[in-house]
Amino acid sequence: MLALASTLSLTLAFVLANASGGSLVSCLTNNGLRIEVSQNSTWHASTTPFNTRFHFSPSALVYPTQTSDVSKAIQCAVNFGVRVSPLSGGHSYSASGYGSQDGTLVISFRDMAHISYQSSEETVTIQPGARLGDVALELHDKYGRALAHGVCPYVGIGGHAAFGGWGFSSRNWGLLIDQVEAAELVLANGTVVHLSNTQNPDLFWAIRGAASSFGIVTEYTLKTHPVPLSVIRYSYTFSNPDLSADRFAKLLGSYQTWGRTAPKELGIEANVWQGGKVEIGGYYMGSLFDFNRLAGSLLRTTGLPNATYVQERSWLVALTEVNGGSPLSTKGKSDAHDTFFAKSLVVPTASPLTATALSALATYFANTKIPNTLSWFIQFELWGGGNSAISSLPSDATAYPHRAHLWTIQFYARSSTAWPTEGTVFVNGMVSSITDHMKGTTFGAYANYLDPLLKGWHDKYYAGNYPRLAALQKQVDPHGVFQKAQNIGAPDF
Ligand SMILES: Cc1cc2nc3c(=O)[nH]c(=O)nc-3n(C[C@H](O)[C@H](O)[C@H](O)COP(=O)(O)OP(=O)(O)OC[C@H]3O[C@@H](n4cnc5c(N)ncnc54)[C@H](O)[C@@H]3O)c2cc1C
Ligand SMILES: *[C@@H]1O[C@H](CO)[C@@H](O)[C@H](O)[C@H]1NC(C)=O
Ligand SMILES: *[C@@H]1O[C@H](CO)[C@@H](O)[C@H](O)[C@H]1NC(C)=O
Ligand SMILES: *[C@@H]1O[C@H](CO)[C@@H](O)[C@H](O)[C@H]1NC(C)=O
Ligand SMILES: CC(=O)N[C@H]1CO[C@H](CO)[C@@H](O)[C@@H]1O
Repeated sequence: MLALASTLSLTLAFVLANASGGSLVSCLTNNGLRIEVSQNSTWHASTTPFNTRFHFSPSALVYPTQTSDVSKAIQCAVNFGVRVSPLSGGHSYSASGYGSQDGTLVISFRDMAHISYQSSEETVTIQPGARLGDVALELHDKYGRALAHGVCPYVGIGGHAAFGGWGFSSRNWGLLIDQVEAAELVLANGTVVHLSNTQNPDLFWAIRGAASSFGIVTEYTLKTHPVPLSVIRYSYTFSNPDLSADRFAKLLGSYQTWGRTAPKELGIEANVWQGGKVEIGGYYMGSLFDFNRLAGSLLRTTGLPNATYVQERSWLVALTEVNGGSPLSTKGKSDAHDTFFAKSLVVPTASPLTATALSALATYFANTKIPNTLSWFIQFELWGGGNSAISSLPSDATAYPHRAHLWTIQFYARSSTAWPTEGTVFVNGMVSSITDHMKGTTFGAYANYLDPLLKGWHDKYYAGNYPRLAALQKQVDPHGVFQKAQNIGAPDF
């Protein structure tokens, strides 16, 4: 997508030096690595990303089964002047696991998805190819343990733990990166290093929010929690199709005010669906009695919903329900695809959304004509407020910086046909209807909802942590082996 050529330090000299002797593919196969190339019949399927707006053509895919395979693959790529990108669950919004241009050597963790539990430490060690649904199931079924992570079962641990990892237990237990106690990382020169607060603490800090810029994580060790006996699943639907801009602003404003003091046991988001229907839901990690009291105080300010759902549920049923009822297991199933563009706004607690901004958003989506092949939703995810665990850390505790923040809002549009440019314009317009009315506010963005068109992404993704990340990146990957669009060190625009 983006021209990175000017920033590349891998020089042509490398390529030329090897023009006559050997090839990348023979280096990989001579090292006993399992690979896939464009001649394989499975190639098209293997290189089609979740978001079909993108399709990069890698130089080859490598399927490591152990850490040393990752080292060998990197060394081959370096010898032939080829850049390297890890691919775990493949659920990047911009196909970033395939690199950001053709010709990347892609290291797929399809065959490295093992999970092992250490009962003495109550930690789990997970390889990057494991997917969230399978992790939740195995932890629950074999060990009675749980982790805070995102909703979609197909998302991979590799990317999710690289940039954040938010779900409905994150206000209680933290982001996925906040549960990481140690990691194994392969550097640009193929060296394997172990990271924790006491081993390579700089790199340990950097991978918790910007991992793909520093190396390839081959395993994460995370602290776990006992599976809750039950949680309270709930959803309130406000389904007035004629929801006026004022009423929309009042409803979201009430939710926001209430969210500012909500206890950390509450996991919640407000989904705004095309047409204006608002659904506020999630799960509460406490008793039904406490939940009813808490919900009562919300509904007193929002007014009564058109539909109410409140049920005490087991952990796995709750995880399944928040995913719309589809099964958690991904084993033996192929991925879905989507054609979409999304943007995020991370809202500081000190400058909550104003009624004017919310009302401008509602006016915009009610009055803007879009192709009927396009559909959209907005998610107002409560990350901060009350005693949220996400906000309990200072902004420089991890590479992920947005701690004193209330919301992550996601604006998402998908198309049933090839992506129309009106879709990009529409999503940008939803975001600017808010930001144009809050000019004094510095909004962030979330690097797991990657937006390859985002201007000012250095600051928006990494805020005050960018300079330290950039200095470290230069030091550990001086030749840009892992360089790609929106990795640390790539140009902003
Ligand atoms: C349907 C859907 C639902 C989602 N729901 C949520 C949610 O509820 N909460 C949330 O927080 N996010 C959510 N996300 C965003 C998701 O967290 C990110 O897209 C995440 O990066 C995907 O990880 P992956 O391994 O599947 O992706 P990949 O495309 O494989 O990788 C994404 C990025 O991480 C890098 N990476 C992958 N593996 C490694 C590794 N081993 N070492 C270093 N870098 C690596 C890749 O190079 C790439 O840059 C969702 C995304 C989708 C598509
Ligand atoms: C790709 O084709 C080669 C040569 O036929 C084969 O050895 C290899 O196993 C194939 N890779 C995959 C992933 O199918
Ligand atoms: C939803 O509830 C509101 C307020 O009680 C009411 O005015 C509206 O007609 C209801 N909408 C539907 C679709 O039932
Ligand atoms: C590999 O890179 C790391 C980080 O820059 C460095 O500390 C280490 O010495 C390098 N190893 C080799 C063998 O060059
Ligand atoms: C200059 C250079 O990088 N040469 C490499 C060419 O490829 C061979 C085989 O992989 C390497 O051993 C050389 O170092």
